[in-house]
Amino acid sequence: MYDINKVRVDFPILSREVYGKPLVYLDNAATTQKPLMVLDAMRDEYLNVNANVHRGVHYLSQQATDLHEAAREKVRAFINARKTEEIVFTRGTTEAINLVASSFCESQMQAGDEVLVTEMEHHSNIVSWQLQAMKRGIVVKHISITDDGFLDLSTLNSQLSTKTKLVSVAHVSNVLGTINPVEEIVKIAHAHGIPVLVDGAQSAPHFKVDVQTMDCDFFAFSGHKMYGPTGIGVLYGKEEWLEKLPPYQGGGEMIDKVTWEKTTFERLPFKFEAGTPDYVATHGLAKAIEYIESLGFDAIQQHEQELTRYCMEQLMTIEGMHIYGSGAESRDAVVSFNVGDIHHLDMGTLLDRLGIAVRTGHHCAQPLMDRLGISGTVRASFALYNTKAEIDTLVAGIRRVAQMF
Ligand code: 7TS
Repeated sequence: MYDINKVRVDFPILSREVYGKPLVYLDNAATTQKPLMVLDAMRDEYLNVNANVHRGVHYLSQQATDLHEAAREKVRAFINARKTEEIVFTRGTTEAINLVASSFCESQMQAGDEVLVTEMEHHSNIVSWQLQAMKRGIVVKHISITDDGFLDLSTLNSQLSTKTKLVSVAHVSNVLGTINPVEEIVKIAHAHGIPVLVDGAQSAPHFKVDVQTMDCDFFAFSGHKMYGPTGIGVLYGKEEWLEKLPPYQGGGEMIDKVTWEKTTFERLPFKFEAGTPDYVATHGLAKAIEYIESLGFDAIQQHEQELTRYCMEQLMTIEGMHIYGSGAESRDAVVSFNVGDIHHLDMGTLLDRLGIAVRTGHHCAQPLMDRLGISGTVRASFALYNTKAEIDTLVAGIRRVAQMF
């Protein structure tokens, strides 16, 4: 295990106060705080290296390019992709999913073809496909969930038909914390010859992802949810799929030769990276990965699971507490709840006054809220720097708010 007090020093924001109270930051599924190591590296790059990548012969440009491409290699190793050609930098998970939705539907799908998602998706893995449904007449179907927050895979085989062209599922639900059995889903889908996209926004920060073991065809995640900067994310795609897909956007960097008659495109992954990339953010992301590796996923996961288990145990001692989803053993660092008929927004607002940052509302998962028959929840989500003492503060805060109603 790591020394949590030492770790917290790496994140200066954690020692600030809000409303004169020590900050208790439990909104990590929305975004995580950044360690000094990431901030220092980015500041240093802007101060000492800054130049556009891939186009200059000059020293700074080459140095910036080296940092940018070293980050790609870092990401490749982080998720165990076979090649750096399979690592496309995007602005985040949302852009990664939109890239696949746009390019895959354009080249691989016709009106009437189906994409299968799940009832627990974030809007980014629903609306991206609905936009394609509007444009190209594809059909968006979903796998239902059980009352305890698991995917109901009993009907998966019968939901896959010759019309199904892609399955796209969250690795971990941002509301329920359910860890979905993506390897099993991939096996079933592949048996039907159907590729699978895994939305890893809520898994990549918490446990070791191995895209080769998972055998998914696409994997998307965001840097800002794993201690890296905002505005940078990753689309992993198997080389054979990325080769088949047309570019998502046109512009500089992504071309081989442009004439009025015909334009040819760059090799992978540059074909999908039009325009100046956020090369400082890629360097920051590499440093965030280094930070995670310095603590190790085994220790991080153990710590976060202990927090999740402890939080659920403590919350259940509160009268009227309703926690959504499964038990602590099959969920990851996210606990969504409501207390009696106290509105989630009231609970969140009053907790905020006590210095406790949680998210409230539908969490960009309105179809899931409809399935649960609620308008929203209060959500506490954990990161490697949270403590049991912070959970005690949360629980005391909820008790205090509950007494006011
Ligand atoms: N997929 C999942 C499962 C997510 O949780 C999120 C963001 C996204 C995709 C989109 O990621 P982005 O980085 O492109 O925005 N989830 C949340 C959340 O739960 N609260 O705020 C953002």
